[in-house]
Amino acid sequence: MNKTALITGATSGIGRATAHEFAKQGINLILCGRRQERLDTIEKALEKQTNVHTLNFDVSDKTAVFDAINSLPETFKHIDILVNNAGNAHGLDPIQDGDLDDWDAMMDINVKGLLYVSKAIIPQMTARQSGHIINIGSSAGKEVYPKGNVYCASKHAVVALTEGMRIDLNPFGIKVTAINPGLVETEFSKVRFKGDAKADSVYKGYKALQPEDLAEVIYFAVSRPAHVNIADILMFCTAQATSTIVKKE
Ligand code: NDP
Ligand code: 8X3
Repeated sequence: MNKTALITGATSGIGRATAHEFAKQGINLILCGRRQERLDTIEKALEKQTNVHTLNFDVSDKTAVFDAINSLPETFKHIDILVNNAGNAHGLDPIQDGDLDDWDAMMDINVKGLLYVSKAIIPQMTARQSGHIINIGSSAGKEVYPKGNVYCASKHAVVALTEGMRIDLNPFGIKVTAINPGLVETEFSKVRFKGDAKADSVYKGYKALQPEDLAEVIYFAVSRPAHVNIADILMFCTAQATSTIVKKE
């Protein structure tokens, strides 16, 4: 029987590329996001390759998360792989100038949203004593950079939660993996800078990671033999050495 994966943040960037990679590999897909039009488009594109179901909910809305996952039809209820990918940076300001709404968004989506979705799915994995959770952290979860404060804190939390999950779910044979990329060319900077032209310059002058690069590594992690768990991957483009050192032309 083919496996079923639930991917949050499947309407864009890393999540969407992962959906394409998983579809190519015959994995059944539950694709999540808030933009219905995009969910429809990606469902249409992938339904020739695999079975696709879409769920529209905000990961930071506790009730919506549980309602959405409880609403899954019988054929999609058994989830083997959870990719906790939904998330973004909101703003890039020194701590003294930070916007409270940005802080709320990052903690509510990147941290609490990941927890809510996990809480809704983990019980079926512990009951079956199998499953794989992939958390998309960041190089920002490994080091803090100027003005990154709350975003970096949210991604440090993702790395800590990944370790916590791996420890607590170990008795159940559940794999838990953190994939931590550096700069990836997606809509991430458009969201961070709220549509400001600053976003256009972020990926200029060097070749950033592409979402497909991440998708390949995520598929690598989920396709290892039963006894192998990829615990934690830090992944940069060649031009990037640390969060702040990027070799530009
Ligand atoms: P994108 O902005 O391209 O994609 C973000 C995805 O998250 C979208 O599908 C969006 O869907 C979804 N999302 C955002 N907020 C919510 C919410 N409240 N509820 C449900 N879904 C939400 O960015 P990336 O693909 O780059 O980001 C994916 C992950 O990768 C994030 O966790 C990010 O922090 C991480 N990351 C990104 C890096 C980069 O440089 N791009 C580097 C390191 C980590 P919708 O708007 O339809 O809800
Ligand atoms: C996204 C990469 O460097 O903007 O997590 O924090 S960075």
